[in-house]
Amino acid sequence: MSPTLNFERMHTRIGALAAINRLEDGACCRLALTDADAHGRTLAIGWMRDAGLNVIIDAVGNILGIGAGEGAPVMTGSHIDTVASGGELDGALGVVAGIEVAQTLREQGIRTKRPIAVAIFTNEEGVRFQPDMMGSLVFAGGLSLHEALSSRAHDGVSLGEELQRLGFAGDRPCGTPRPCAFLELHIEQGPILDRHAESLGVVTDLQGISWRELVIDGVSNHAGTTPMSMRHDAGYCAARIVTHMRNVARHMGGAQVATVGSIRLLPNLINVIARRAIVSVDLRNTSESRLREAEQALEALIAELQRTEGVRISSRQLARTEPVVFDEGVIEAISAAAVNLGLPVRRMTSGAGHDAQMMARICPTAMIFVPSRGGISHNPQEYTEPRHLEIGATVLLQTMLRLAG
Ligand code: HGY
Ligand code: MN
Ligand code: MN
Repeated sequence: MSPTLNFERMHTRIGALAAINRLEDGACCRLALTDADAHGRTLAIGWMRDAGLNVIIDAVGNILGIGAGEGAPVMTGSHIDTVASGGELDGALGVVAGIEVAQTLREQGIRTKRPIAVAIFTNEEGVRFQPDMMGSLVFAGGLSLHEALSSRAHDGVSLGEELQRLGFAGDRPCGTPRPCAFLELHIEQGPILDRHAESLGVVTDLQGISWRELVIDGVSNHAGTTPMSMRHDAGYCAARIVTHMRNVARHMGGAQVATVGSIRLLPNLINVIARRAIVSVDLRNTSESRLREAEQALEALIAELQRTEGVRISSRQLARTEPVVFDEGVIEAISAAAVNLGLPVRRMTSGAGHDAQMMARICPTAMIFVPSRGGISHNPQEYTEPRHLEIGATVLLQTMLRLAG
């Protein structure tokens, strides 16, 4: 008899995380290593213990719940930090469902050959501290612990200081236990499954990501007296970057996307020409060569603006990952679990970054997607029907059983 998950417990736990520091517009706001994130971490550790998992915390604050058994575990998990305008499910679904799988197997007396493990990775969103997917990148050996701990938020505090303050600076080295396979259940955060009225996706690959922060320094001046020919207007240059990178992405077509999500102007006053603009640029593509093309277009624009507008522009790379192809064996296990449940499953690419893309560096990895209504995410309107969450968790359970034996 196949084990059955306690869906009510799963939905209740997702709701408990979502209730932490909920904003007026319904958004979840648990920025990495804030008190709200720490509250979520404490809740999840309690659930891991209820599931009989042995909980360890590593030096970058990754939380690992490890089940009984010998050898490399089959690991699942995700993140519980959110963006500032987050929904209930981004990250939380994969963590809560992973714990639910472990707890159900324990309660129903099912011992797998290989241990099951559930991970909560530190700072997946990369909003306060960059790069994003930080905890899993350190776990996979792609970023040194020192660099991660020294990453500074806009208010100057370092990630290491926040881990100490909140009591999540673990004593375990990062990267253990090394899993034999990694699976992540996540909402699609895009429109494809929803548009095709399908309930399941298996993620075959994930696009490359390039994050830059540009600091544009011009000259503050009077908005009324300064002739247009004499301006070094940082605000205008920021606007050119927004419109030009959008046109570049449109012109390139295919998978290319470009986003300027954050612009800060100084002194940010109605009658003063901005002397400084701080601009974020997020470029993504499934093709590494095309992503490089988009990066070169940005470089060319920077050079042109410095020449024509007499401004100085410095640029800092905040994150850079190449496209990732997931493991066919794990993809096959997910597809077989879906077919076994009589469910069609769509092979698809992930537009969003995920911890799985880092875990793919160290073990066979793939992802399960469930639909996002209207493709909405990073937004309090983020929603997935409970039955889709349940289907996703059931496919996770069945795939874990296949992989763990
Ligand atoms: O940016 C991303 O794709 C992820 O949500 N951190
Ligand atoms: Mn996520
Ligand atoms: Mn996210």
